[in-house]
Amino acid sequence: MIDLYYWPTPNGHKIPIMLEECGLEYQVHPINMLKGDQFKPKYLKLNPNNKIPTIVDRDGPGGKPFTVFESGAILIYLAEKTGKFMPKDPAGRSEVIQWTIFQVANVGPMFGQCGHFLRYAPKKIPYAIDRYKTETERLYRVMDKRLKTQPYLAGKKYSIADMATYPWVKIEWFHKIDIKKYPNVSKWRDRVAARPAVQRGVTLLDDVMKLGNPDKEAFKNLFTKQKSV
Ligand SMILES: N[C@@H](CCC(=O)N[C@@H](CS)C(=O)NCC(=O)O)C(=O)O
Repeated sequence: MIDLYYWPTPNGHKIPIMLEECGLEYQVHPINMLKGDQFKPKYLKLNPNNKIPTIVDRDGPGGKPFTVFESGAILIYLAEKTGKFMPKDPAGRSEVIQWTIFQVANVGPMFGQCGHFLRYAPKKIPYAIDRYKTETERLYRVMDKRLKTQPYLAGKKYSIADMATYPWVKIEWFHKIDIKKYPNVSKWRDRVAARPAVQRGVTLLDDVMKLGNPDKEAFKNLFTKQKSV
């Protein structure tokens, strides 16, 4: 049994997608980041970085409970635990890790900042909007080029790299991206979206939050409260 500490955001969605794909049993613990649950001492013991997602594998290495934070690390942990969605041969495994890290080190942070300055920043700062929008478009071009020759990000097979990236590309409208400019990304997105496990993963708790328009308390918890460390 996996305990999933979760809120329905792009980084959050990655993990129920993988749990659903693997058919693993899991229990959801909502961490309402709009209300500041991510800063509670009990949660900080699991995730010192006060962000979702986190898992606790009740049956971790040596049969003991094991905690994993950082979405990319969670996906790799679950792939290794189940032997699914990451090949065992060194080259195939490395391709999957490369494209998973491409997501967590580039797509997540840059798309995140793009959305922040486009939608949330109290002042419109043209320099910041331009910088992050330009970088977001560039990352779409990187993916589009890759997906011109490969059906999935890490190559021929669907993998955790696709699970990590899909939830961010699903909300291209939020970053004011015209998906028609990226036909290979668009086709890949349709392929991934058609998977029943993906559909279940991205709709988990989707009634508790709408993207955009945080109220005053949510804005404070998400963007101004930095007191956990
Ligand atoms: N690098 C982290 C990023 C996680 C992340 O940014 N989570 C956001 C939601 S998408 C969060 O928990 N934000 C709450 C906060 O920063 O207080 C990962 O991939 O797990």
